[in-house]
Amino acid sequence: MRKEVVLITGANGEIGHGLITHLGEQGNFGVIALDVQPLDEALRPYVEKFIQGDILDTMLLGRLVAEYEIRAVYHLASILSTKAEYNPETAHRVNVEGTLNLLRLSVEQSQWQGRPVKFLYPSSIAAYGLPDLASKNSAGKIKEHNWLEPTTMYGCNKLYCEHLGRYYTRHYRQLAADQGPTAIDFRCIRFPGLISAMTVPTGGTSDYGPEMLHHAAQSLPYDCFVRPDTRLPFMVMPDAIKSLLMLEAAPKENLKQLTYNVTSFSPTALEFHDIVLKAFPGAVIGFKPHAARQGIVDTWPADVDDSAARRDWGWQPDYDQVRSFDEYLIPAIRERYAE
Ligand code: AKB
Repeated sequence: MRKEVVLITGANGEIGHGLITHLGEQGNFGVIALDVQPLDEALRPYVEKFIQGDILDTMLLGRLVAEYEIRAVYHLASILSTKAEYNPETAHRVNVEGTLNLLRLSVEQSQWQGRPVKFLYPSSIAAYGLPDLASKNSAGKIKEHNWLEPTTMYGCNKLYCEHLGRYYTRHYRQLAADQGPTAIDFRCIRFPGLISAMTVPTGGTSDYGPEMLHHAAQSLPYDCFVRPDTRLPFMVMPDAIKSLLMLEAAPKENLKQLTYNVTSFSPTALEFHDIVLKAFPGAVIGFKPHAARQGIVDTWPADVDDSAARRDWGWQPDYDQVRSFDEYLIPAIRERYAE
């Protein structure tokens, strides 16, 4: 008998850390973790097996299919927005072809199991693209189907993979004579900028928020790469993990769409700076906008409408702006760097 497990790609990343710790502590399913980098030692106790490898390695994925009964895939691996602009074709390979490989793996799994495999996919506010600052400032809370003209390779990849998930869930091999039952149960969350007390993101463009905080906590000077008036939606990692688990657990008949916005608070970079400075009064934080990265952030929404997630699966963040900083980020980051 093959063992029933959940597969997490990009295990070593920011969301991977939080998710693996949570699923490992719950202990309901074995966790198979996959990442191109060696797994953080702190995560080892929570995983049944770690495989160091590439989501582009189809032989490796084939071996996984043979060995395990995968009931859900959390496909977290991707190259983020800033890094993707330095090598867009590589980003496309990892973000799109990698996702396609995981979707195919899930189809094969579901055929073995005779039931759909759940496919949890973190998309991003990068899937949106507002044409100019005036539009951004007047758009208000953006709904899932509006302003979908991303300007980054990462945003294009995320939006296209949302479409792939819809295709594999609703239309896969629609002309085949032997169409089986639906193979994949694709569920997608468009995340805002995420902030964790435990890890610092790499390669993103919403990174100025977490970078500011982590630098200040370590008494390192920091130059913020966007203007003080720049506004983006953010959420802390415990809420990101909560939203993924809630969406995974939601009864399928309640889900009226495949892709959902979630968010918590939307500070300007200056408001972020003020909160960080209050917590770490000695911090040296300046503003040195980087024109190209600023340009990317200016196309992302200042706020998103997550009412569909609230309606369909009861989404609500536990941490608003005040709680995020006072009860999670500042105490946990202080403790982390005091060690
Ligand atoms: C990035 O900045 O690329 C990510 C994202 C908003 O998806 N953090």
